[in-house]
Amino acid sequence: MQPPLKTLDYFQESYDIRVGQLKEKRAKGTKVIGTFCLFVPDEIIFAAGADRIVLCGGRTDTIALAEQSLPRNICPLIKSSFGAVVDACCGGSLSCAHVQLVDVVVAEATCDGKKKMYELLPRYLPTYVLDLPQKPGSPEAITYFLSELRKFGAYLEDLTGNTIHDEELKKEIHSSNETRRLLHRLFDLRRCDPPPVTGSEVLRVMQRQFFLSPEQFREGIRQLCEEMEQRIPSARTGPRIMISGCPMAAGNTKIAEIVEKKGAVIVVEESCTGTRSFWDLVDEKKEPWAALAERYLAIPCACMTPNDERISRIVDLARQYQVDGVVYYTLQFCHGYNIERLRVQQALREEKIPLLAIESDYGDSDVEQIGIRIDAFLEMIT
Ligand code: BJ8
Repeated sequence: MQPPLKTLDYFQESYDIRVGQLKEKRAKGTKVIGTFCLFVPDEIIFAAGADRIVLCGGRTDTIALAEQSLPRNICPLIKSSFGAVVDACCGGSLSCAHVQLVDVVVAEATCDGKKKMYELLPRYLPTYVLDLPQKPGSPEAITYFLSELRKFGAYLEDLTGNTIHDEELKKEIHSSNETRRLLHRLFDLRRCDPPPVTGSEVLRVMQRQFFLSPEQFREGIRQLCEEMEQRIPSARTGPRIMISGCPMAAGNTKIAEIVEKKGAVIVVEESCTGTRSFWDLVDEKKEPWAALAERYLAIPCACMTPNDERISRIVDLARQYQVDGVVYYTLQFCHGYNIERLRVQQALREEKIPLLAIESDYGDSDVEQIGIRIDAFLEMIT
């Protein structure tokens, strides 16, 4: 086993620097936006002179508080995120530092649980909801989404007092594309057999993507790629696994850790804390608003119907990364990803790639049972 990559410390150290940076910016009048989803384009926020952090919860200790208002049988990501907001805004003791850094929340109309949770958020924080068409392939969808993005832009102009000029927006698109290219470089290195980094390490880095500034994050990825490129390849350790499914928000690394503890090697993640966040670039030759609408509406999320693009993306990734098996991860009560598993499984079966479905929450009570199922799965595919 290789020693941990030194650059991982960079991401840890940058965290405190970023907290200080955000506090300072806010003191000088910069608005900080909290978001919960990839469908909210960073480029528009940055072009309006605002900053952003993502508030998706991966912690388990905020869930009990959320369950005082929300039903227990909804997705843990929704409960964890909501509990953090309630705790931070009501002077709780859980140190949900991120919530205290934001001026407004920009939510998005994706799954039902999130939409309904967003109706409760204005009690705690000013909230703006970006609407999304649910059938991205219909001809009217792009026009509608474009009008929603422009409305969102106008809201931010009002909030910040700045005008979003096309030139500024193009600059931000270019900057975000640079981040996406760097992440492609990082993920390309994972095609090696064995890859020079573990899946748990990459997951922790990807979780930072949504908190650090773009410049900080890119610097870290550059250093990480250089360090990985200099690593001397070690011997192959175990089967190559793709994780596919729900996002793993900061604080939630359970499945990745179990899979790797059992001896498998995670080589790629098809999720919002993996390829879904960076795979497609924004077309820099097009008019910037239209290019953003096109790129963001194409995010292959299970909240959309039909979601054919996700199925073919998974098959394509499985081939590119030469995976031996797929661990399909669903957060409890996430119906979209859970039901979509059937189509994924069928498509992978045609490629003769086995799939193990795991549904879990943020607690530890199922760690042992998941470990047993992973053991059996790995035995079957090796
Ligand atoms: S683009 S995956 S971040 S919506 S896991 S809360 S879907 S019940 S987080 Fe998501 Fe945007 Fe899609 Fe990504 Fe609902 Fe499912 Fe929970 Fe989810």
